[in-house]
Amino acid sequence: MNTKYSVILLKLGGGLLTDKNNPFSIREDIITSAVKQIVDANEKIILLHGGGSFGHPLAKKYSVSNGIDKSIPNQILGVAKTHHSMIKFNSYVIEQFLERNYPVLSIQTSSIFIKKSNTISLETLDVLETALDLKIMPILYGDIMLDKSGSFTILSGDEIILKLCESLKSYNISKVIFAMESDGLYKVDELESNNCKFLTECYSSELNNIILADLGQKIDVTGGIESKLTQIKKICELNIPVQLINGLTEGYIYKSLKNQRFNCTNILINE
Ligand code: IP8
Repeated sequence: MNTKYSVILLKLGGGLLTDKNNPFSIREDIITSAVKQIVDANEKIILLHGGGSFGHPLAKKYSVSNGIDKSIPNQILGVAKTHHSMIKFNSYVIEQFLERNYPVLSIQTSSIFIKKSNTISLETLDVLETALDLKIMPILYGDIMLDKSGSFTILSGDEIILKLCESLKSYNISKVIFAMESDGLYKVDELESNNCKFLTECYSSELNNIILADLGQKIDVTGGIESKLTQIKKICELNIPVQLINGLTEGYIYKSLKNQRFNCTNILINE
């Protein structure tokens, strides 16, 4: 019998790794710490990162997520620039791993995903699964995605995760981790209330009914926390647990990868 290996999907939020208020600015200390924790944990992982200040400002300037619009000057060039900016950011991340002699492979999101008839199509998993077989950690990132109908959009890291959860064949996904800039989810009793309560656990079915505290949002063309929750609910429907963790707190990424206890939000699967 062919036993499947387990893999963890870890997304490092773009807002965590960059300063979203300053275009093209990397938070070097945060990236250094995250990379060290991942290397130390040495687990089988598919790593993803968001766009942060490399992706979102350019995507917004050229309205990439809304598709082709001839009234926007140089929009096609803007799509190319958005992609190239993500390549530069991704190269930085890749270099951090290679400097620590940790084998990683950048997988260009826009070369394996395409939009067809309004759905996201993942054209091949071979590269990714073969990299995992070879003990190379694949790294993907939020990127532009071309649309066969003659347009384009943005594919967020969260959407990539869901698609991988639906599609991966040779590997079991043991959990999905979102490293963000807060400890997880906070709920309030009623809208506009200042009384927030931290959620250490929450069933995915409850996500529809709780009012989440608005902890302030930076520019995000792919929808911020609401869109993340939509993806999380779908991931849980596939029986994959999700953990929301604070990537700013030293050691939390390592603890999460090693299944140790710490303060975070666990999204549990309904029986
Ligand atoms: O930060 C968006 O990815 P996300 C990528 O995961 C771009 O939503 C290019 C804006």
